[in-house]
Amino acid sequence: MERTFVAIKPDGVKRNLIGKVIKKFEQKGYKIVGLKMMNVSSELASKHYEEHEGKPFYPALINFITSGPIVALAIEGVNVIQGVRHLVGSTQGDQADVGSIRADFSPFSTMNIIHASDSEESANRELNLYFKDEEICNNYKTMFDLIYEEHLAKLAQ
Ligand code: FUP
Repeated sequence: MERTFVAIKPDGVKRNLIGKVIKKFEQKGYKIVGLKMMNVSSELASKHYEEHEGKPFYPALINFITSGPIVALAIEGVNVIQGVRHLVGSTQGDQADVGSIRADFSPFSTMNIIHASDSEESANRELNLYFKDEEICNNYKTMFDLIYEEHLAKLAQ
């Protein structure tokens, strides 16, 4: 099953939005297989955002992501990478689709509540940066798994 990496950024944590954000993923039917609150070191931040090094917003981005705790999530599901990006909305909160997390909660681009991997390659890279193998718990079934068992088995063929 596909997996993606999500981070609720320091603005989301400080605005008490952790529960609201996680609820969106749970109610969609995705499975939370990793979850932890943590501080992001400058070293981790620069690895995470290495593709943006040198861009005008880079220093503000690194300052922001290291300014308070984040909640790191590993999420599993059918086409979860694309599906989560859709729920998250586009980078600029003021242009994100109505109903998306960024549209609902942020008018900004740097302080935009949440990060989600944009491809399979980024998802693998970011999951490895933030989670150790033993921190991933997928040895349980959600109600979604049980209800859609047959359908999910067909999708996996
Ligand atoms: P996204 O994949 O939507 O998180 O966006 P990007 O990977 O393009 O950018 C990563 C982060 O850099 C964004 F979440 C916020 C920040 N950023 C800005 O602050 N200004 C910009 O113009 C673009 C990105």
